[in-house]
Amino acid sequence: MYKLLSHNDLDGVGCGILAKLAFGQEVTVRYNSVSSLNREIEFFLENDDPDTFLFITDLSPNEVNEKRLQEHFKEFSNVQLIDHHKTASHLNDFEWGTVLVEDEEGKLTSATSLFYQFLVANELLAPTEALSEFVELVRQYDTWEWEKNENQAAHSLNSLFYLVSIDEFEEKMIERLQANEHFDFDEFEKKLLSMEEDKIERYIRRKKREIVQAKVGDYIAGVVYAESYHSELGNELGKEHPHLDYIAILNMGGKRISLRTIHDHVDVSEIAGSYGGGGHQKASGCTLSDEAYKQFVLETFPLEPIQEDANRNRYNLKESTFGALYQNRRDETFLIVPKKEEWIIIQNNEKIKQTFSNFADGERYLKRNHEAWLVRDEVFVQYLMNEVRKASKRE
Ligand SMILES: [Mn+2]
Repeated sequence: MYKLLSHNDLDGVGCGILAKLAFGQEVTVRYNSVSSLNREIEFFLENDDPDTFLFITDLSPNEVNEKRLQEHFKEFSNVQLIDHHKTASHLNDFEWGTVLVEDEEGKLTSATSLFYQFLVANELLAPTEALSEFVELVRQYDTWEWEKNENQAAHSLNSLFYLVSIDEFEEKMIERLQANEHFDFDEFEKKLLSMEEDKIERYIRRKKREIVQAKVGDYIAGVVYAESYHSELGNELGKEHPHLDYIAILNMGGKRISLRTIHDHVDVSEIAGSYGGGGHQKASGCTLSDEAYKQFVLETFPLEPIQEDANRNRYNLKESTFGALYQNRRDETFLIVPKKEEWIIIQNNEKIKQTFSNFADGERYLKRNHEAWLVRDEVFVQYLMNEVRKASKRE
């Protein structure tokens, strides 16, 4: 007999689907949240037949259970953990641990892609076109490579996963992977998915008006409350506000925080780690501990949302050689304007000391230090008229 303990997201359930295709009735699959895995491991060690082969995928045990699993492995040698989370790398020290973030060709892995390779290499599962296509969709979604590759099908697969129950998803996928030569969605699913895409877009648009900016430790974070679509949201908000080091998404009901970054200079798995969580460099999570609650909830609650840049302007435009006008909540004005080889900032009427080699750096400085936003054309025109008036008075 086999038992699989896996994560309750698409990548984790992808492993469950492969296990059921490989072992059929011989495998019991249990899906877990990050926090419920340890209870399941303890239950397994205390109650299951010790001859049962245990797989753990897309999740990692705590230190106590690492030791227990090692004891169990020494006696029965029937444990295999397969994961791709950076924060689980130390499990490679155990004979039963295989943790790989990136393969030999530098391609990011997922638990489903690693488990597929494992099953095929051990001749427990025969590879097929449809299976390889399915596994690749899961991998591209989980690593967020789908976005760069514009692989909408990968995103759709994850949306479908959240539209139906895990049981229904498993059943549908198993049937489809056994029957079809290629992996695809049916007509009804396609209609449903296009409606879902619209819904996600509307949800994100609303959240863009709620995000606040806060200094947390050495970083400047965007903080937003949301129950769903954390990856989509983290990515969109990160791109909308590149001056933020990372985005913290608070799920108050679940008492959890998701951390996402689009930047290479930030490792959100380290930040999550400092609150007892973990994950990947660009996507991680932790529980809302007392300390995290204080930092992310209590201290940010009085803050006003980030003001969006004016986006229908014809005159007050970013990178304009005439200057781009910004404003903050204290009604201070900032003009970013090129001067010789550099960009300078005129705050109210005075040039600030610091200069910038490009417009983006100047804007980043303004947004990080003053939470300034690009003003609408009307405000810009008024500003210019005032400048002209002041100039003519001086003459
Ligand atoms: Mn994963």
